[in-house]
Amino acid sequence: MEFSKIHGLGNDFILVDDRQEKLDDYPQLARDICHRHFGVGADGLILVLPSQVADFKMRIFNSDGSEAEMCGNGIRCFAKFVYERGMTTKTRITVETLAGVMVPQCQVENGRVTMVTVDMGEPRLAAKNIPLVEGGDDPVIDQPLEAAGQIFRITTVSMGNPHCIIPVDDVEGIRLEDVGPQIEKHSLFPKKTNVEFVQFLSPTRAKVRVWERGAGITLACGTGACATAVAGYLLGKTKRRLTVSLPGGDLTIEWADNNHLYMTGPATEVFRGLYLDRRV
Ligand code: ZDP
Repeated sequence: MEFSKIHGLGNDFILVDDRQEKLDDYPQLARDICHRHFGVGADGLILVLPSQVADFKMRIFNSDGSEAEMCGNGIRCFAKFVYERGMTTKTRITVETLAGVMVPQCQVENGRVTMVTVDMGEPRLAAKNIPLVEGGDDPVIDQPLEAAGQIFRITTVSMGNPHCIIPVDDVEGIRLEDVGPQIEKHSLFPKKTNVEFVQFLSPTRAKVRVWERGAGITLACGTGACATAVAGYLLGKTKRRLTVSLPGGDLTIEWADNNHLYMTGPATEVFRGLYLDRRV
């Protein structure tokens, strides 16, 4: 099986063209191929599939085999893959996801996609849409949550997938590998959650470290950067356009007047290969 490995700021994915729908067990394939010792190694597996409503359908599986509704860094990688492999000649591509149709717009130089700006759609704030246990229509902004023996102040945002944003004074001081999984699996979140610790540096800059649902610590998270921008604005900390600095690099996020989030960042292909299924 041919694949590409493409990353967005070090958040790395295996991309596979399965428009013929020949593969059967995506969760098992994701666990095997994403394994960093027994497989290729990646944070997730992304499939290119046919769509009735858009140019393509994208499905994303985390390294633990769970399926995510959306993936911000992954969709930039997806756009690069389908464009550079000649699956489309469009630079503005419509992509069906479990979170709705997203629209990446590619910047192309010498036939290569460098930066991609993605219309990530609208954030969802009602607690029932994150989703939160017994959540209603009200948003959760700066509410206490007890986890790992501490009280955190959380703001929750869905970008199709759930995010829990926690502002802190010193993001480097957070023991992400200890507290991340406890918040990810907290009983408040029936579908678990991605966790972003954020340090607001200025009205136009925030520094973020991410614990991802189903993948653990990653170097960047596109949907998480968008969710952070929404939370920053709602908390009165940031403007509607800001740079989100992640361990793997910077993303530019704008929460536009039409209520859509626009995310701009790179996608980098690092190798192509032939995957051999060594379990058979
Ligand atoms: O929601 C989830 O289960 C995430 N782990 C999916 C991946 C999100 C991603 N890091 C992003 O950039 O949005 C790919």
